[in-house]
Amino acid sequence: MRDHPTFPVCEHKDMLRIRVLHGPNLNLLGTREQSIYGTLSLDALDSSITKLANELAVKVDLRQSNSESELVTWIQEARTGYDGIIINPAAYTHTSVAIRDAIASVGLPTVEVHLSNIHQREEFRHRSYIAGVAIGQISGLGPTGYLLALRGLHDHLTASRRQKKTAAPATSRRTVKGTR
Ligand code: CA2
Repeated sequence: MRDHPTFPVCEHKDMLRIRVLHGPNLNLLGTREQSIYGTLSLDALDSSITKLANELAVKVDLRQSNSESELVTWIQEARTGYDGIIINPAAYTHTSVAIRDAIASVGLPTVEVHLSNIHQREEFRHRSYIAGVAIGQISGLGPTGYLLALRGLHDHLTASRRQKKTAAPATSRRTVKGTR
């Protein structure tokens, strides 16, 4: 079983935390079907995601599973302790109402990533059950897609944090009586 590394080592309480999930068979990256999925191994892909995360001061937790139920559990668990999710649901993209429901129920901004361009491939890959509950989908850009997803999600989360901070907190609103 692969470890689930969490980076960077030095953490700050305000750091953004993003869970990165790789679906079934992505553990085989770089070993087969290189003309479709490229030559990079999953470990090398995770290292490049971690490197960018460190530059952006984002804490990432990277996991791969061949099991739909494990992916659902990890999405549910992300509700506490994470600000967003990046997921390549692999074949479950095209079949899994369970993963879609899990993403919808946690309500965390989620970006869907595919190494290949699913819209240029077989008809059955054109439909994504995930796209409707994701803030965006990146497909066809290979490993770069994960890095773009990380930058995009980082910008999205930073902007919504800033918005929350500038919105007047309800407790600071005062009603002044008898001044009219
Ligand atoms: O393009 C993608 O990233 C996919 O999510 C990959 C899935 C496929 O079912 C989706 O339609 C599109 C397949 C992942 C399998 O990965 C392998 C990697 C190397 C060797 C064999 C399989």
